[in-house]
Formats: sequence, structure tokens, C-alpha cells
Amino acid sequence: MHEKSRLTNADVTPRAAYQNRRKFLRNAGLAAAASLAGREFWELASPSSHAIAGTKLNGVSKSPFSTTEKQNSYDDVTHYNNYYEFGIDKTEPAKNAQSLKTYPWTVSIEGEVKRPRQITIDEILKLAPLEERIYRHRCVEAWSIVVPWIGYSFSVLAKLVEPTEQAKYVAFESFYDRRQMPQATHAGIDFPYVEGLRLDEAMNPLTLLCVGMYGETLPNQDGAPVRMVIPWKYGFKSAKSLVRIRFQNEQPPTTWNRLASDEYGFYANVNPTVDHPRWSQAKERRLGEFFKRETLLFNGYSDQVASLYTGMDLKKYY
Ligand SMILES: Nc1nc2c(c(=O)[nH]1)N[C@H]1C(S)=C(S)[C@@H](COP(=O)(O)O)O[C@H]1N2
Ligand SMILES: [Mo]
Repeated sequence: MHEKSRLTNADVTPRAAYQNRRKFLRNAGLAAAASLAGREFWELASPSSHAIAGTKLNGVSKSPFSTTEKQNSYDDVTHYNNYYEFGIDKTEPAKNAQSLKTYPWTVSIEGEVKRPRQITIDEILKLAPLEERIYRHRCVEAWSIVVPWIGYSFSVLAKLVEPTEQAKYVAFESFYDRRQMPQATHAGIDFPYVEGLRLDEAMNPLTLLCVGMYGETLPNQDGAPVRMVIPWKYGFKSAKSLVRIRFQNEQPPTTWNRLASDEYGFYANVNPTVDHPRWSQAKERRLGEFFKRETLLFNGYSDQVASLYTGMDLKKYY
């Protein structure tokens, strides 16, 4: 991954100003909406505006999987992002992703399943009770954050479509549209962004189908309207803005592995003893903290996931 840039919020619209503007637009009514740009028109005209970024999610329960560690601020998590389709600088997605049209939205679930289907974001939001999962998130670039994500176990979705005996892996594909993502051509990687998991990894209860954070639907820069969160793996495994989920027999190609297979493996489990060729993975910097902290095997989730890798040489399957 490219060198990380320093965090500066100076040229990003403060959240309060952004929300006030939206409130004003909502109150301005439909007559005015006709003259507005596409996304804002949708916010006003759509009967299901609960699917729009930054909308409060109700009935969210707590989860025993949550950490009690101090959460990062909403501002940290929404202004220090990796979302290369919207630029490679950490501050760019907060600005550029606002143009992403996240409603209506459909995810195609296909491949080795008995019931392939298209599922809308409205259906995804209602498929299971929403849980808050406060997870550690560790980027391969050696920074980390603690985020109160919202969603439910990916296994819920998998059971809905009934994987066949042939399904051994799950491939995830992010949305890609050059017109909505003009910065993507400068990223130096091929889009759409693709990722994958072994089926048993995908079915682990920690693997989260994520629709929100901090009590609200996902901000665009964090992968609205639906993304993966796999907390024991490096952040790049958690694909944003999903449009396709494919169950299959073969191990799927993954974006960073395709680009540099010696640097980014398929498994990408957080492991302080397996260094990235260009930097050590032994320590990490929690955003907002000065001193580095030790990185934990499987990002501290060994109890839940170590058994998935019994008998595997983690230096070989990195
Ligand atoms: N489609 C897509 N998904 C992506 C990325 C990306 O560039 N494009 N970056 C990954 C990386 S490297 C990280 S660390 C996390 C960052 O998620 P966050 O910005 O919500 O913290 O998203 C992951 N998912
Ligand atoms: Mo990352």
C-alpha cells in the first residue's frame, strides 16, 4: 500500500455544517428538490430515506463480541480512510465519496448456492436484528482504530441463500463506476475492488455484514451502504460498498494480492511475527495516540478464530 499521509481535517466540511445543510435541504421540500443535484434529490424524494448515509438506526442491541477499549472518535473514523476508488490520500474519501449514490442499492448473491438472489439494501437492513459490534480494526499500514460498527453476522446472509457442497470460498466485489469515482484511475490498482474468504472464515460469527457505525447508517467514505468487517484480518480484507457476493469452489483473486503477492497474502491474518517486506507488523499506532502498542496475533481475536488455522503454517499462508 502507498505511504500513509498525515491526517489533516482542514479542508474537509465539518460534520455539523454538512448535517445542517442536509436538514435544510430536507425542509426545503420537493419543489426545491427538483433543482438539486441527483443524490440530494433522492434523499428528499425516496420513501426509504433510512437507507441513506448518516441516518439513525433504531433497535440496535449490544454484542458480547464488543471490546471495552476506548473507541475512536467519529471524526477520526470518517476522515482517515482507505477507499482508493475515491483517492489514495487518507483525507480524500471524506470529500470525494459524497458523490456516491447509495440508494437504491442491490447486492447480487450468486454462485454455488441453492437460492441465488438479488437483495436490496432495504431487505438487508431488515434481515436480522442489528447489533453494535465494537471491534479493533488493524490496517496493514500499522495504524489501528476501535469502531462501533453496526450489522449482523455474515452467516445470516449465507444461510438465506443456502451454499451448496461445492461452496468452499466467498468472493466479495465492491461497487465501481468510473463516472462516480473519477479519482480511481490514479490509484494504480484494478477496480472493481475484490476480496475473498474461505467459507468457514465467512461463517465465523465475528465476520460482520456491516450497515452502520456510531448509531447511524454508514458514511459513504466508510463503505456505504453495506460492507464487510473481518476484525482479525488486516483492514484490506474488509471490502466496502458491496455489490456482489459469490460463493465458489476456487479461492478467489484479491485486489492487493494480485498487485503484490509477496506483500499481501490471501489470508492476511493480523500477525505481529510476519512482517510486511517494507515495514514491521510487531507494533501499531492507535489513531489519536502517541506511543505505539504491541500488535496481537489475530488482532486479539485468537479465542474465536485460532482454530480456523490449526495445522497451517501462518508464515506460509500469510
Ligand atoms: N472497495 C474498497 N474497500 C476497501 C478499501 C478500498 O480501497 N476500496 N480499503 C481497505 C482498507 S486498506 C482498509 S484499512 C479499510 C478501511 O476502512 P475505513 O476507511 O472504514 O476505516 O477498508 C478496506 N476496504
Ligand atoms: Mo488498510
